Amino acid sequence: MNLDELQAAAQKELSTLATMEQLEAFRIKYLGGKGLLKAASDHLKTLPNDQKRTHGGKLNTVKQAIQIGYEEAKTRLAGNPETVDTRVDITEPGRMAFVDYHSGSLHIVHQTIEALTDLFGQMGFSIAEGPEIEDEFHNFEALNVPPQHPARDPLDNFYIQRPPGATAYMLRSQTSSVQIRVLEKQKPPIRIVSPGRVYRPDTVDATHSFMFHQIEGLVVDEHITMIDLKTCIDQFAKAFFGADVETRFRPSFFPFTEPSAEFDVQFHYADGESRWVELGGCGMVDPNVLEMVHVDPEKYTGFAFGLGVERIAMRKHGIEDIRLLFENDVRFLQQF
Ligand code: FA5
Repeated sequence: MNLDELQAAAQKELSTLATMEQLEAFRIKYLGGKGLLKAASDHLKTLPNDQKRTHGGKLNTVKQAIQIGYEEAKTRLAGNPETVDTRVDITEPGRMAFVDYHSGSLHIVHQTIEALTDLFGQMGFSIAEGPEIEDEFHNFEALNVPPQHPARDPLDNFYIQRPPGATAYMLRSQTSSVQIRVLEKQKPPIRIVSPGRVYRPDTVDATHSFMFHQIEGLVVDEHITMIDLKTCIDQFAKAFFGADVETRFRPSFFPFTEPSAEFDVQFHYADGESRWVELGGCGMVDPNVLEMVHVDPEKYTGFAFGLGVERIAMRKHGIEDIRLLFENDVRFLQQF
């Protein structure tokens, strides 16, 4: 078959194609790897050089015409509902195109903060915020920690380098600084919680990090007593960890509360064991602190507490090492 005959035969067949199967048969016959155009092209290679050029040009034109005719027929048949199988195979597995996209979620520490602030919200607390870069007045002085107090040792705090004589700034070592910021702005009654990061140059181990999160609580009003504090901590622990946990106070010392306590929660484990775990510090707001912010300690009393968020998240989810929370290994994080 010469090239003109080939083109004419193809054109004729194209005009009669009525189904996708016929179109595919046409493609294989003319355009396929063992098709007629391939045979024509093989034949071309056998021709003497002077004929190659003229036949080559002609072959290209025919090839293009058949290719275009094929594409047109394909478009025509694809648009015709009778030629396309429109039935849906409901047993076919879903497309996996999105398999590499993982939806993100909040970090476990932030989930814990949200759960805790939600809970305290239900108990009538609102949320207050304070700066992470804090001055010594709010982090120490107003909290009854005078200049020579050992807690202010530069080895135990992250101070920010400043010119001599300039106000000293530091990365806050406790969210208790927010107690002062709130009392400066707001008159009692006060009932706030304040979550946020704190920084201490502690040696890192399974339960210590140099950056961690605390939630501070502060209640100041008339007639607030230690019973309110104890009830608040106990209700929080039972609501967060389960009705069967017990709480206890141990005498402790903080310069800004008097009396002060550390509070523990007793967890009951599946193997029958129970253990007391320290969750934070608390106490009755020291009258000196109230005076410092011009709140009358004869009229108002208050309580405060500070919780370690990482320790709470670890307890809640059975995480043994605080470092896992900061290594950002997705295999660990995606479990929560
Ligand atoms: C305080 O920081 C007091 N401001 C708490 C307070 C507030 C007392 C209000 C009274 C009234 P303490 O240093 O114990 O206290 O820290 C509180 C909690 O933070 C600890 O119980 C612990 O859960 C957590 N914590 C302390 N140091 C670290 C650390 N390096 N890494 C992780 N968590 C820590």
